[in-house]
Amino acid sequence: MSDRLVRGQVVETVGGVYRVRTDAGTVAASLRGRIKHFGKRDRIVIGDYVEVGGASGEAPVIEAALPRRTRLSRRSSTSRFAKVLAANLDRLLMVASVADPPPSRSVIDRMLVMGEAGGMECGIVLNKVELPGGRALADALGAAYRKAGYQVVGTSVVTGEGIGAFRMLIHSGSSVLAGPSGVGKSSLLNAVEPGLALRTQAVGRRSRAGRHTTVSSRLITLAGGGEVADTPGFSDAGPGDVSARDLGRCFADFRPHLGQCRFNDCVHIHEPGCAVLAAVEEGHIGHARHRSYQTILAEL
Ligand SMILES: Nc1nc2c(ncn2[C@@H]2O[C@H](COP(=O)(O)OP(=O)(O)O)[C@@H](O)[C@H]2O)c(=O)[nH]1
Ligand SMILES: [Mg+2]
Ligand SMILES: [Zn+2]
Repeated sequence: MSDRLVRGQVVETVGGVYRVRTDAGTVAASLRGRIKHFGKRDRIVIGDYVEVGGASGEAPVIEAALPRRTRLSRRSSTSRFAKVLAANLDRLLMVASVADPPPSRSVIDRMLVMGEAGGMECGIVLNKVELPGGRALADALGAAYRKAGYQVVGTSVVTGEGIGAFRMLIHSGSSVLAGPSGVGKSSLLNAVEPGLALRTQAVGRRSRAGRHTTVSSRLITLAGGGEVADTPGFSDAGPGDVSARDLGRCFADFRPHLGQCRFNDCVHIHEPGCAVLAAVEEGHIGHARHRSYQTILAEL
């Protein structure tokens, strides 16, 4: 490697090693100390565009990180601060199952906020539609979320229904699958690309020797095109990195009504002249969506 800086994208992080994909191939780089201290809360993550240098003969070093277009961050219930997990992903697909486990609207809404707050396009995958009553539930939920402005795909890994539509989504741009454990995220990816070895949900598992095994994050290139982020840490997902002020903007169905409330600092809970509340009353915004908004707002 020459003294010149080479631009690339981080495709894997494990311990202090960053695999960076450049035009000249993928290199394993470390971080300059001062970038390392760039902040605990703002590390370099998969999807980040970076500049890699290193005098000839020396190991590649990440010298700089470029601004992010989108970010996937989570805020755990135990920390005040959001932690960035991945950068520059195009889309967040919220995966829920119609049964086993049953869908939770508040969990779906929370994940959508996470995607919206990070600037990603959001979609919803309702899996296991072949289960008894599944189709009707998927239709009802699908209608509610399509009305809210989100793309919804009903799928079954068992019958293959909707897998073509899911494939189209996942093969374009970069995605992350969010959603509770057991809804079928791994199964869906395996239906699209058999043998894809995604890491399990477990974070900080201990090896037999009793030490923490190193947890990696990867941006996986799919054989059929597109990329999918494989990153641990959704289990205690909070609403991501969003302020109370910005929360309304993270609800696609609120957006057309924002800026029309009587008070500039309206938080859309019980203020007179609130355009969002009026839209709920008139049926343009679902009551369940507004309840989720209130719940998340109370947590912020
Ligand atoms: N009935 C049914 N079961 C499914 C479907 N997709 C996945 N499963 C099952 O749901 C369970 C959890 O799937 P998994 O892919 O591990 O979920 P993940 O935790 O979200 O990655 C497994 O037993 C799968 O076989 C589906 O479309 N229909
Ligand atoms: Mg899984
Ligand atoms: Zn309002």
